[in-house]
Amino acid sequence: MLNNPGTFFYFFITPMTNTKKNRVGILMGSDSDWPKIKAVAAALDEFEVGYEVNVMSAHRTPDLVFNYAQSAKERGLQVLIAAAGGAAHLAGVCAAHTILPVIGIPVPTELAGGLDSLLSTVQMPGDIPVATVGAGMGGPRNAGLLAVQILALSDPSLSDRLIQFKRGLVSKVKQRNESLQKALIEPLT
Ligand code: C2R
Repeated sequence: MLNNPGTFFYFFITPMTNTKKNRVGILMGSDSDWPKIKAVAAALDEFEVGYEVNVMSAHRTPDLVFNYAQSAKERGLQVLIAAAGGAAHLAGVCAAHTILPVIGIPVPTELAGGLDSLLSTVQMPGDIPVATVGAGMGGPRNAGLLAVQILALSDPSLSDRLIQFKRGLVSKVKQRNESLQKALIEPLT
């Protein structure tokens, strides 16, 4: 255990430059994960939700993860999102040290597309929930959207934006369907 966790801890916290209050803490086990999961940040940007992003590892920097997770709530964060690949224990360890909701992103790997990450994130023992999204595909984006939905429970303006977002999906799919119908007909004409 660190003697002065505060100093050590904040030295490593490198909030991304945004002027909004950070409500979501995004963690990843390695900077090598970022290209695979950055859609999580894009989803939060879409809803103008403030967040910070940090690399830390339950395996490589266990004290740092402990300090981050156990102080996250008092620092004003409301949701944690933890991404890790392979033996992905980061989300579970965060969940062990906070009462904030923790969303786990299994990072795709070469082993069956990230089945290792998926199982080690999702298969939590009872009492320590980790809301796990898919490995790859829409997983990282869904993690961001799920965080927005959690925040929207106590934020009417976010809630309104989510309603608009859902409506937007209907017209988006309608447009895609129309384009598909056109493309299907065109080769025949
Ligand atoms: P490197 O690319 O740094 O070797 O990391 C990372 O998330 C990454 O996908 C390889 C992979 O190791 C993962 N990692 C974990 C944890 N820490 C790092 N699964 C953890 O604490 O769970």
